Amino acid sequence: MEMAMDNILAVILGGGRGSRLYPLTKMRSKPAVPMAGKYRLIDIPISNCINSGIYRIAVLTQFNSVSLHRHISRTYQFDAFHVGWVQVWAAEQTMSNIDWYQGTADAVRKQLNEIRSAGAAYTLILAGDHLYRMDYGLMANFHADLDADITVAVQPVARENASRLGILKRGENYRITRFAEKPKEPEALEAMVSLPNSDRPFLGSMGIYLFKTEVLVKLLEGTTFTDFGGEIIPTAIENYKVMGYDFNDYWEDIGTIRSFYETNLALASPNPPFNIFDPKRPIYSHARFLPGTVLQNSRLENVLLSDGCCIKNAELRNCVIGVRSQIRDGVKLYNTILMGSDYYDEVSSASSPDDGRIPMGIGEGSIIDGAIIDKNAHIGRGVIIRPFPRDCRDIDNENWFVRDGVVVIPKNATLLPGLTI
Ligand code: ADQ
Ligand code: ADP
Repeated sequence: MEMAMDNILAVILGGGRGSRLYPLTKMRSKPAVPMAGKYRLIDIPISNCINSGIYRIAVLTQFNSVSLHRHISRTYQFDAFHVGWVQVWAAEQTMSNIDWYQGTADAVRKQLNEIRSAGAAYTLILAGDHLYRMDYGLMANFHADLDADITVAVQPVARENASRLGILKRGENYRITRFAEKPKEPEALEAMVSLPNSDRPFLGSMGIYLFKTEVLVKLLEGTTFTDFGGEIIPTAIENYKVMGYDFNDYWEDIGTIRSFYETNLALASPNPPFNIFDPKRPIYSHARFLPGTVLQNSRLENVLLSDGCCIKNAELRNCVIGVRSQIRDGVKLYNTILMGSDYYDEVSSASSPDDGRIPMGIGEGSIIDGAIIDKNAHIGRGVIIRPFPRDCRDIDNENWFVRDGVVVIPKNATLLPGLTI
């Protein structure tokens, strides 16, 4: 049965405190974190919605950042003849509520009035930090065919990933009979094996849920459940028809520094696991009208290069280079995500001035390996960043951090000439 997509409201969970992606979330909410050179995390689920015909989209966020609002209001505008909007629903204090969102279910509960007033029969709950391309229409048809109350998108997962996901088992007709949120104990995990002879023996929840809106309201109103994975889904399987919908395409959670880093760099590899070039289901983003990139006398290998950059006499290997990046004479960049800049400064494309100012971009002769450099970085001449071991402890400094063995330079940071990290 084909479900009318205009009967679905999408609610994207934009993130709690954003601690797993810190310091990329130091100055902005998680949905606004730049990815793949020219997009932001939120562009992925919003594009999936638009490509699936869902045009009413709310983004729940704790941290009401200016860059998120600007990005959404500039990018997602629908014409006057069609019903469509993308709204940011930020945690707010009201007369009856002085708390921030306590968890995913609590975030949705605090917006139940808005959800009700949208009047959609179905509510699709999505995570804001996943890279995948999905036609939610197929999931909605499955939901309608089985007359499900809740449908959870599921995917086979390997043993090493099972303890960081919701793991479920299904009975007849796709109905979920057991659900364990991030099972850690070996016995508890063993009891959840669904596909014993496979190298991906578990069925994992992708954190994507389609609800009959009336069921969502019943589960949230007057209850104290704080999380979908931890409480709502395990409780709902007792009393409601909760089905598992198979999704067997590429899907990656990019909500940690390590997975964000590796997934971005994989897009520049010879065999990228995710196709950014799909002409039928593009990823939308803010259109910037930037000039092309100027590349002079440089060597690039496996590089995803965005618009508006200037790269002179440099060597780049395994890199994602964001919009407006300035990479100067003699720079070597390896295994690095350079997010670029929000604007050009007055000394942007020339070489660094001799008056002591450090312009935006990467200064002459710097050698950087294994880093994420957030937007608007001013990296002086001769800065050296060497890779850290993967299991290195977290390090916090004013202008640089280490998370999961990746050096992260936060937004607007300045690294003085000659600094070695
Ligand atoms: P996690 O990803 O660990 O597991 P969670 O931290 O609840 O779950 O995040 C889910 C989504 O909600 C993320 O996009 C996150 O940014 C966002 N989020 C978290 N807290 C929020 C808050 N207070 N307000 C707004 N948004 C918030 C979940 C499920 C598992 C499932 C995995 C799949 O619990 O069962 O397997 O997703 O990735
Ligand atoms: P993009 O979508 O290109 O990533 P953003 O909207 O995030 O861009 O950032 C561009 C913003 O940068 C502008 O809207 C403006 O607020 C800010 N900006 C522009 N010029 C300057 C400047 N000289 N100094 C500081 N901020 C600037």
